[in-house]
Amino acid sequence: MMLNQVEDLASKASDELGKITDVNDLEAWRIHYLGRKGSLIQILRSLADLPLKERRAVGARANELKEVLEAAFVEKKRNLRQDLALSQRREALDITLPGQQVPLGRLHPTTQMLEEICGIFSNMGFQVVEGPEVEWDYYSFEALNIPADHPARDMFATLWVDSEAKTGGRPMLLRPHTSPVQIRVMEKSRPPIRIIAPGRVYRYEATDATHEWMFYQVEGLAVDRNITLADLKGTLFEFARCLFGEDRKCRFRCDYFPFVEPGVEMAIDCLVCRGAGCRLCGNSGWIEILGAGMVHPEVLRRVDIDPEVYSGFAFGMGVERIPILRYGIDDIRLFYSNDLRFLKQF
Ligand code: 2U9
Repeated sequence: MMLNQVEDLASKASDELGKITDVNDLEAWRIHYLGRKGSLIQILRSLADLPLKERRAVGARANELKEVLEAAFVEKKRNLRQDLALSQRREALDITLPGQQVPLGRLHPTTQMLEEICGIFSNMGFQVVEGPEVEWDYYSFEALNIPADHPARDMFATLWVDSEAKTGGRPMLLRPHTSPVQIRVMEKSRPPIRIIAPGRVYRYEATDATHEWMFYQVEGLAVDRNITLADLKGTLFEFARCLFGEDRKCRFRCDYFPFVEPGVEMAIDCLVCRGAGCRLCGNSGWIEILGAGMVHPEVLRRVDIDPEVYSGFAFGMGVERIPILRYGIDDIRLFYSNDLRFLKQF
């Protein structure tokens, strides 16, 4: 009878042990089967009441079972410890390891420059306007006081779009400046007008260190009653101080563009030598940064703005020229050749 109890205990104990997956349960198992008040000890204690023959048989089997269970317990404990160490190692997070660098993109140097220039003029009350890059000859030349046979057309080596058949004989081109944007605005709205037109322009040029067939311009236009050359000078001088520093000097000299009269060119004192003369400024002490002028009365008349009542100033600048001067970049082609070694520096 008693022997059966021992066998039941043996199979129950080893069944339960097999199902144990953590050390707390294992300890509870040990206390239950092998502890001082455990099942096996109780059986051993009750041996005294048994007849001698049965006592021997049960005693031998119970002692054997005690040893088997103790060994199984030790074995199980070791296995659980190993499992724990393994899972800890698998989940381990070494926060002292250097992080993985996430490659960060950046804005193209031209975009950065455009944002800076547009920001300065926005602060002065100019609105930013954009327009098409494929344009009519009319908006690019005719409306700007440059008729078909005008020698000033040579100033803008033009990339024509071969589309006359499709456009009813009206010639189209890749705009050589952003001035058409200002014409379009003046056609649709009345003064006061204060706008800047940033964007791509195209020229039929062989590329070299100082020429690209595509580059960026920002042009500006202000039209209102009583706008004078003093307004032009004040606005552009302020722009130069914002872009190149408070203590900047500016020089205005006469220049010619068919769409302005008078036309001027603005220079700032050299960024390197401050006027003393060096390689950057070709020993003149001055660096030309933009062209400008009072809008030609003929241009205003074309968009039905009366030049007897209104006047305006306009200006234009090449965008890449500014970082070229600022950082001493010696080749404009670097801007659009997608060389990351160049682009990453900005
Ligand atoms: C309208 C009327 C007049 C825009 C102007 C310039 C002078 C000028 C050049 C600078 C370097 C172009 O990128 S560049 O080659 N531009 O010097 N641009 S006045 O005059 C306008 C524009 C629009 C309706």
